[in-house]
Amino acid sequence: MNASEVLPTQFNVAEHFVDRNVAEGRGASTAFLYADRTLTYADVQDLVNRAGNALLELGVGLEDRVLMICLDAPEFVGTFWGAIKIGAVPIPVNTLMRSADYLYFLNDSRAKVAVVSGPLLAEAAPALAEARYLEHVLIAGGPAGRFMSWEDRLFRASAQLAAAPTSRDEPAFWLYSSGSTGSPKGVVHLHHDMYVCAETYAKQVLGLRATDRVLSAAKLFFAYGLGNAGYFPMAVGAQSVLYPLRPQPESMFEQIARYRPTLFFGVPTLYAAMLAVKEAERRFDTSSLRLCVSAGEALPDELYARWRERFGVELIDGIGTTEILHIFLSNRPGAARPGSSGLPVPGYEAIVVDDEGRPVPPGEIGNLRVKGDSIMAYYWNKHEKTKETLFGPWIQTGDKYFQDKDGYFWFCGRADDMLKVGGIWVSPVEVEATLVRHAAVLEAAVVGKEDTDRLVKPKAFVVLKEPWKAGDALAGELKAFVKDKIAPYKYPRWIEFVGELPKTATGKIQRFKLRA
Ligand code: 3UK
Repeated sequence: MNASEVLPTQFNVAEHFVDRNVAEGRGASTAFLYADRTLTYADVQDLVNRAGNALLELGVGLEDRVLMICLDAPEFVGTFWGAIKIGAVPIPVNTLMRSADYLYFLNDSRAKVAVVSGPLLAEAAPALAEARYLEHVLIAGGPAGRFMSWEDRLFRASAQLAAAPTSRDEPAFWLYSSGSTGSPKGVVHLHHDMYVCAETYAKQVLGLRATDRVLSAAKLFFAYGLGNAGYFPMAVGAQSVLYPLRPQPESMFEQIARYRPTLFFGVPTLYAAMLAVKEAERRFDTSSLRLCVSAGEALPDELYARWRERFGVELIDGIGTTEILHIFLSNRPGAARPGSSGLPVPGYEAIVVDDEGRPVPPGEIGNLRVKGDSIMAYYWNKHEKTKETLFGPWIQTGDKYFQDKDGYFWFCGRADDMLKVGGIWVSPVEVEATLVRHAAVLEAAVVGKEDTDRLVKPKAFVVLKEPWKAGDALAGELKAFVKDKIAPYKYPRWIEFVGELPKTATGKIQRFKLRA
């Protein structure tokens, strides 16, 4: 699909996903269910218009960035679409990050305004105080302290707002993506990108329609969750359940039983944890589900089979990336090839190429390249990384794949050392650098190791300054140390003390030897 053939040159994507629902007569239909509240499509439009006006009053203009440290709550929906509607550029970021990460996002993006959910203020506060270009901070859903209250500003703002006359091809929002080395990259997405994902994957693979109700364990700040629970339902006037807390296996079953969604989105690690809940099929009513989706890391065929057997609903695996915005290879409901990533989503093309970019024959492993019109425009201020990633209309995802005789794509690992843990990126380099900050550690190397569900988790090989101190107590201390210093989900689940690390002649750690 090519957006330039279906969308006018002047196109503001907030009009498409927000205002169109009201214009087409769905103003009174439920859009979001949040705690004990429901927001209709008219309520969403009101919220978005007020948020857009509140940002305008703070001096946010065309192309200005707005950093969002927001839970899955009304402030996310209002700020994201309100910013886009005035032609500004919202940047939702991972709410599991630490203050140093937030400071980087604020300075790298030069955000003028930050919107922060109350419960996240304590962690964000030092970054908000230090950020070089930040002018205003709005706190939503909690005491604002020395900052402004998001609700107060919205209450006073007008509910009338005309969309800025943006181009379909100008930046609409960014998402940050981390790499194995270097700082996170701002992935710049254009106004037409969300439209493309909704018209292709959401409508043609999921068959999403107005009678659906979605629940996503993946949060809105992930590209995955942003589609699932954000713009996919808004594309068709469906309903979305927003859950602001951490997705735990039991609480997810409770949400499913309480809200009765027709579609559920999760990552393999969560499905494995939900399958470990005893008697879940008897204790919780999951009969509302017509389809479940897995993405973020490969879904082992075993999990696919067990989920269908226990809950009587299909779980389809698909691969997406932040750079492509959503899923571009996917299994089809009723025609899955378990263990594979499926076939290209309508509107996308995929090929497997060697290191020179030449297509390889079926069965041979190579680099995955994808073409489709939701691919990012570029990485913000990372020109070299952009050139290594984009090849004309194609993008190289950094994944190793082969295609079988029938055209199905099979994931064979990453081309770099990056790990996907519970669907979220973990850079071994960052974990290693954190471990060596501990006084007892001389050197460390981190690799992925499969757990009993065949899902990858970080494992650290550690060389101690005083090797005789090795033991369970120190291993526990090192895990706690990492959890305390960087985003907690990155901590090594296993620690093995070794006398030395395998290295090349130039001193580079040979992670492949440790993986073996
Ligand atoms: C890996 C998978 C095997 C793969 C995402 C759905 O995960 C998403 O985006 P990220 O930028 O990570 C992208 C990378 O994750 N991966 C994702 N899904 C699968 N590997 N099988 C899968 N099914 O390495 C890929 O390059 O965090 C997922 C929708 C939108 C997304 N952005």
